[in-house]
Amino acid sequence: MSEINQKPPIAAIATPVGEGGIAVIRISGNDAIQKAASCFKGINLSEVKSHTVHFGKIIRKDGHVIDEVLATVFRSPKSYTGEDTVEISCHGGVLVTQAVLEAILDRDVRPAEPGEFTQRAFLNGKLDLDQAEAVADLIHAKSIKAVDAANQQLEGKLGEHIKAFRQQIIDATAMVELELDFIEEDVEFANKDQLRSLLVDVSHEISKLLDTYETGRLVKDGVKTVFIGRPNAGKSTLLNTLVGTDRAIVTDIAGTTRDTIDADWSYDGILFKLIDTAGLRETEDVIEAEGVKRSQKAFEQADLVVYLKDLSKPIDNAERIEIAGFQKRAEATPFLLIGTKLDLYKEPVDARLHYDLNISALEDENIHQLKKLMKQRALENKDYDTSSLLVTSTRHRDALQKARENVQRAITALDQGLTGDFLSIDLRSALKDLGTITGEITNEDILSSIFSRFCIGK
Ligand SMILES: Nc1nc2c(ncn2[C@@H]2O[C@H](COP(=O)(O)OP(=O)(O)OP(=O)(O)O)[C@@H](O)[C@H]2O)c(=O)[nH]1
Ligand SMILES: [Mg+2]
Repeated sequence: MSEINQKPPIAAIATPVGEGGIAVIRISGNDAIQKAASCFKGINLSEVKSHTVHFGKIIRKDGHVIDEVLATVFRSPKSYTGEDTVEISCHGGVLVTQAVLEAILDRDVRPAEPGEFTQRAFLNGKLDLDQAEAVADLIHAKSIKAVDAANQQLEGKLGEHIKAFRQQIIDATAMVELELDFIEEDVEFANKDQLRSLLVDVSHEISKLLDTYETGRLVKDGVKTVFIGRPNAGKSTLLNTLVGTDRAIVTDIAGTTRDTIDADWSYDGILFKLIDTAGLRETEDVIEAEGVKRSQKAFEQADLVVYLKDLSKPIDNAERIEIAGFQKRAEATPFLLIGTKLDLYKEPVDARLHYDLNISALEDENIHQLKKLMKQRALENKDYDTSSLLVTSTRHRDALQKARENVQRAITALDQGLTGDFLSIDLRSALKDLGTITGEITNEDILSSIFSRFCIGK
């Protein structure tokens, strides 16, 4: 672990603003324990052992008592940030918590920026950068699978892979640079085949990890699922049935939904971001026409398209063409054609259309099957194994892609018989790309964009 560098003390409320049993205020940095001791009436916190909890009172500079609290002391380096840290648990009221924080800030302690505690943990070598990002992912996770994915990363699974890739590339670089040293003496490059297979191996391993990104993205951000179809097809009814509330207005008037309506829905650990849309039709009504435009836009951004067709109404050629058009435009995006109002449906199924499933949202017919089908279809063709490591961040994906490109460039250079210094440049670039993931190589811009995603107090 790197040397702990204790920075000036910072403090923040670490729990959400609101009323609750307790709230926690965190102080970290040089002199944090003395600062906490100076507003704490009870045992002298400066003299207590690390990882101990103490009952006392928080007092303002003028001696006024604010609250009875418990103070937990963590001595450097055994704390989240690596610095001396005190966590004060006070009563969880908005004003009392604020007053405790102010009493601390009044002792020359600065309010913490968003993510500043975690940033210090990173700078002190307590966490790699990808682990620090996982902390934010864990806090923002909206489904159990997203929690699992963040935990894998927090445990350092991604970092382990990256370090293994780096080691392989370092080995390859060493082989290349060894050759460079002897170039004057015209030494034949003995290990060309071995070097090539090492590089092909790394490139292959990076590709395998990159293949998990599509699943990782859906697990982390949710599956954007758009319901489209003609007016009155039952789109809003289905949305309401899935989320279990009357989120969208439902009437028998065609054109009820004018704007897109979003609702989060979790199924079997996966978050679906459902989007109900305005029914598709030519219309003179300006508001409805704008709604139809938005339906098209939602379609274009979807991860899963569900086209709903009212089975109680005969289908015309125009709708057949419309469905085929959507299917074609969806390309690789999974597409489901669902017949609705099965309870009203008496006619034989239109043989020219293949329905994935027929449902009745009102009578709860085949809804369970629909849920299963939605999950299956959304994740099909994806490398879906959430028990293994998933790449969930575009930052990591981009860096892995760049690293792979550089490794492939080195392979091409090798095949073309270019000299070692060309290979060496490519391999060093690949090392740099991988280093940005774990934070061995970083800059202020990357750090501030990552840590600004955090809440204050983390
Ligand atoms: N019998 C029956 N009626 C349904 C079913 N689903 C929806 N409906 C009815 O169909 C009508 C239209 O439903 P909506 O959910 O508003 O349809 P929509 O596709 O959102 O319509 P627009 O917003 O106008 O595009 C309502 O009267 C619903 O009660 C069903 O499964 N069975
Ligand atoms: Mg509707």
